[in-house]
Amino acid sequence: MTKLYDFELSGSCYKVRLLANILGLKYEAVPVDFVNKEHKTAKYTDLNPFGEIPIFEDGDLRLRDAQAIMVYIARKYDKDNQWYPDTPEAMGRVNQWLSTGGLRFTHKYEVTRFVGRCGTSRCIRAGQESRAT
Ligand SMILES: N[C@@H](CCC(=O)N[C@@H](CS)C(=O)NCC(=O)O)C(=O)O
Repeated sequence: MTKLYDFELSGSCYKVRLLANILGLKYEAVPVDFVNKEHKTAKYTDLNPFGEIPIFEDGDLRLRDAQAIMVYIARKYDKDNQWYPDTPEAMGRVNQWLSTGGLRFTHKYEVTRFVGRCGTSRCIRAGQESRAT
């Protein structure tokens, strides 16, 4: 069984969904009630001690980082090996953008998505709640 523990407005979950969908990977999306901090409950910290999503399961494998999940999906499910080619040069270039996306952009895009999809006050409330933990 392939599962993605997912929150629609999460940029980290979005990029995993995007690659999975491009590659035609079928998975069960498990919605996480992020706004009410379901990802901080024992059910989820047992799956990811960092209390973050996305979490991805494929059979016995569990991964808890969007970049790692995308590398895995690309290597396992991209039959043409276009998304994570195995030359040193390509791997270096892909990894630098995975790191850039993971470290620099994720949270800024998340705020933009929250504001656009939920409105400013809900975005600010969610931000304040996440800082309070
Ligand atoms: N290193 C992780 C970070 C993922 C991450 O920051 N996820 C956010 C949602 S987009 C989260 O779960 N944050 C926990 C929180 O704010 O309580 C990754 O890239 O997958």
